[in-house]
Amino acid sequence: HRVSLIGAPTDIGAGARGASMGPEALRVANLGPILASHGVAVADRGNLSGPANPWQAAQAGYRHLPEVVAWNQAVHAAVAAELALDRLPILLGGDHCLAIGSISAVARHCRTLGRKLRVLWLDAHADFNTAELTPSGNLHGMPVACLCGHGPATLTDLGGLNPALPPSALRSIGIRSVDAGEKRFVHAAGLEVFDMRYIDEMGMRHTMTQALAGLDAQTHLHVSFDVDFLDPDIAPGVGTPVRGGPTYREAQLCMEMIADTGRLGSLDVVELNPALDVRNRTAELAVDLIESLFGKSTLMRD
Ligand code: DIR
Ligand code: MN
Ligand code: MN
Ligand code: MN
Repeated sequence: HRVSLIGAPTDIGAGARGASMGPEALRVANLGPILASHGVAVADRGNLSGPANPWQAAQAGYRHLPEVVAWNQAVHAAVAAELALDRLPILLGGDHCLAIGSISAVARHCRTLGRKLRVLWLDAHADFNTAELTPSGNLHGMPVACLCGHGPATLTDLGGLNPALPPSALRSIGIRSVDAGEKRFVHAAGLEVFDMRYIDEMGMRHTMTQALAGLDAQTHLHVSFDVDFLDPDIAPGVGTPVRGGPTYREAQLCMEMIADTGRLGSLDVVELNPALDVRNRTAELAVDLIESLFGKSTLMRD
């Protein structure tokens, strides 16, 4: 594996300030050296730059849309460049609106190479709001909708094909907070959601077996890891915590089962908010889980 770290220090799509410090917190938690210790060749590309957060009210249903577009254009270009070098990009967010840029680049890459794409969306939230449905105007609540073609053209057309993704390419896991209008839209679109009740009833092993079903040797697997996926008791450093998330053991199994597929091709690590964290423990937990995603395991397995 050859991995490239891409920092995107912004909270432009979020409802709380502070996710802009996420990339540095992950570096302070030794993400690069720890991956390297597992035999991964890591290049840290440093941070992208983009507009400051003007902290304004929503206009026509969106907060900071021009700034969100600018950041996503930068992310799209950076992720596309790494994929073209046959490297595995890890986007260090930053808030989750940035997944529009990263995943539209991944989708374009897969289209060019004729490869299948599967996106795992690990999150407390469905992120399937639109300007009409959103209670907040925050674009970090809308990336899945934008990637499926529902949103402003400046975001839905970023990778040159709208929609970037059919809903059938997506699996959402860990969901436990969906707004009222968003819930109807999730059902209408036919999104495949493994919510916390599903995980409670069926267990993480069965959930991941289902979410990973149908991958083949040509499938590119993208993981979009919103740190608020995790239970806030173990991961307090996020802007929109929701109680009742996966435990440490459940999250480890989730990452280990993804690693076992051998198909991981790109990753977002988003919504880490050091301003709300406790002695960087959420960043350290994220790094621990990313190690498992890259194949750290207790024993040798086959
Ligand atoms: C909420 C929160 N559904 C919204 N979304 C979050 O504002 O759209 N997504 N926090 O990660
Ligand atoms: Mn590739
Ligand atoms: Mn999210
Ligand atoms: Mn979330």
